Amino acid sequence: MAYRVAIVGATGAVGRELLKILAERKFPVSEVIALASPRSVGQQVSFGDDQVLKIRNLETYDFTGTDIALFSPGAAISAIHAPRAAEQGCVVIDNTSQFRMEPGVPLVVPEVNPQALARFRKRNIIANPNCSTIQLVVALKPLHDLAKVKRVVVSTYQSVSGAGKEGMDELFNQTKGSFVHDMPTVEQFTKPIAFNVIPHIDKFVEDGATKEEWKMSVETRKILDPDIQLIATCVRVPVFIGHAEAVHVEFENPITVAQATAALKKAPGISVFDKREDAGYITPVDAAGDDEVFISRLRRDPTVPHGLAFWCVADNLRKGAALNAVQIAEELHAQGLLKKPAG
Ligand code: 11C
Repeated sequence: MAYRVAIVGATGAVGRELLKILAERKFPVSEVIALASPRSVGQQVSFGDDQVLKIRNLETYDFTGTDIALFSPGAAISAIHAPRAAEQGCVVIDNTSQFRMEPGVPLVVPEVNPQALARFRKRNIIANPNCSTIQLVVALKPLHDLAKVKRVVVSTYQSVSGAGKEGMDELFNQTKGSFVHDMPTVEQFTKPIAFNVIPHIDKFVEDGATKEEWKMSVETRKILDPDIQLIATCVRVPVFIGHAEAVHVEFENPITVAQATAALKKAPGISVFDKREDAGYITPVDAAGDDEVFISRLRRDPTVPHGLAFWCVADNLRKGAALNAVQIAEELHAQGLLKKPAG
């Protein structure tokens, strides 16, 4: 069984990664359609070793007969076209923040809550969580099963690719410009990002948190457990690819470092690299291009009755976005939840 798959936002950083991962993982496709806004029509993107796809116009594309659409065009565009695709019978996996917290829309990380997919037919839309949430819940799941997570304090170190190709260009241009003493042009971020860190991702919400921080809290509760308390500080750092997180977890029940390490080593999608020596930990540069969520610096947090601290790194464009979306499609296929493709 092979599927007609549309990639929406195919010229963006995540769109290109979606095409790459679909081909790499040999997802059963009969045809791949690359869609984007009218201004990108006519551009080309590659798929696999030998296919070149011409970008087609999202605004006029009829999704009838397309089995799955992987959306990553930005929330405002998804708001218009994802429901239209879903109504035309296409299963939408949406990578934006648009539908994540809607009750009828499953928010899924396949290693954590694949059972939530059973309910997707209500809307025909499945939401892919935020990148910083995905790597966190993959890491928390085996620990939650072992000792029940009560409270999480997390600080993120998020790469500029979270803000798309434009964010990467801004870091590159500011870095290059600094050698010729150019005044930095600030467009994608609120302050210069080269040689700096910025404690601000997405807009501010009422309580002084940012929406990125709010997303980590509400998405973790929807995916893993509604009782988990979580506070995040989300920070943009001058790294091209790979988000890192310093995570402090308080548990309901006792848990040792050895028990946690053993559970993390057995868990799907996780690689533990924790040597307690120089360079015995994973950094974003090491994780870029890889599929796993990497755990390092695991240690006891003696400031609470049952506490652990660790460092968690993943490629935000892969596990944090495109890979997770493709894994959702694979899971739908494996669970037999995709109806027989047309034709
Ligand atoms: C960032 N996490 O690093 C964001 C990008 O809700 O899907 C993804 C935003 C989202 O800027």
